[in-house]
Amino acid sequence: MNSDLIQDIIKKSSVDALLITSTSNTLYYGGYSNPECTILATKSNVYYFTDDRYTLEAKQYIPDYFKLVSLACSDFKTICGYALNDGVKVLGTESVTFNTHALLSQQFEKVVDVESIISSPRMIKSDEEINNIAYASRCNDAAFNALLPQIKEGMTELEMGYLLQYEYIKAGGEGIAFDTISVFGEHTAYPHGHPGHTKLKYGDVVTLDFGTKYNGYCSDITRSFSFGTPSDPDYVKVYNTLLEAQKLGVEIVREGMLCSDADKAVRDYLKSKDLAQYFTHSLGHGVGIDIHERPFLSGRSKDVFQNNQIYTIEPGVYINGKFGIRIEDSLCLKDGNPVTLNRCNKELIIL
Ligand SMILES: [Mn+2]
Repeated sequence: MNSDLIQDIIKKSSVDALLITSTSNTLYYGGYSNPECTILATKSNVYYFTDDRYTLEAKQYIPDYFKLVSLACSDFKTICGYALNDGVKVLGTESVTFNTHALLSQQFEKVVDVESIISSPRMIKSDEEINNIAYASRCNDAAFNALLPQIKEGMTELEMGYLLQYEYIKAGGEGIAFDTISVFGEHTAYPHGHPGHTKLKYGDVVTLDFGTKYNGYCSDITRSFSFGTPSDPDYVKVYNTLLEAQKLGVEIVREGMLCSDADKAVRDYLKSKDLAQYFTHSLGHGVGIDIHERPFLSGRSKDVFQNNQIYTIEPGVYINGKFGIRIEDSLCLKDGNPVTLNRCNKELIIL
């Protein structure tokens, strides 16, 4: 991370220093994170505080101009001392706890929450960040393809979910981006259902929402399919309609377009097919160090599509007591056009 960006953020926030405390932003600005680290960036120094369990590892990754200090990162009193030494009067923070805010307020003239300014550069990805997410997405594709022939009657939701996770790690992934959603039958009507010990039977429909990480970056994909001829006669028709909606969402995005307009276009299409009432969440979200980050593709979002953003397109239909279907790809907006990062089949699969 270059020092100019950090100094730009200090200027833009009209503060003397930034206290970066979240694991996501310490990773973004420091190139390394753990649950016990804090970055303090003043106009003259950038300090990276972490304790001795992590200092050797931190040294490998943080930029050379960062000053590594071995310290329990909850020791905000000592951290304040470094800031005061550098002449800091106005401190910019990310959303800190009420107690930390009270402690900081005693030390500085002013403490300002500048979380949105600190996080906003993350919305536009560098080539390296895009490559990380594209790689993780390829691991997801490989995992889905490797899973399909292993699916057997009687395996449980949890077994299928963990098998998928094992497959994306074998393909090169580095951990889970979020808890895998692996649901069967009527349980698919819960958009974010928790997998359990329910066994797969012929005629069950399945939804798998999963993603691995690579170099700290998340990925996200959802596939829905049927194990044998779907027991509900409406499934095939609804699947193919939803697939059309998803493809519309993929193709419609252009640079400069409001994210809310993409959400509306897909919702309007589903409305014309009498399915909009079953599409109960937003069209998608940005993906990066966090699994859900800007831009947000919802009706309320003010975000605008820009080149080098990574986002999902994931319309769903959830009919309580019957079934649910979600089809999700991750995409990158490149030179004004959407590029799909997922290549595995999204046409209807009946195993
Ligand atoms: Mn998603």
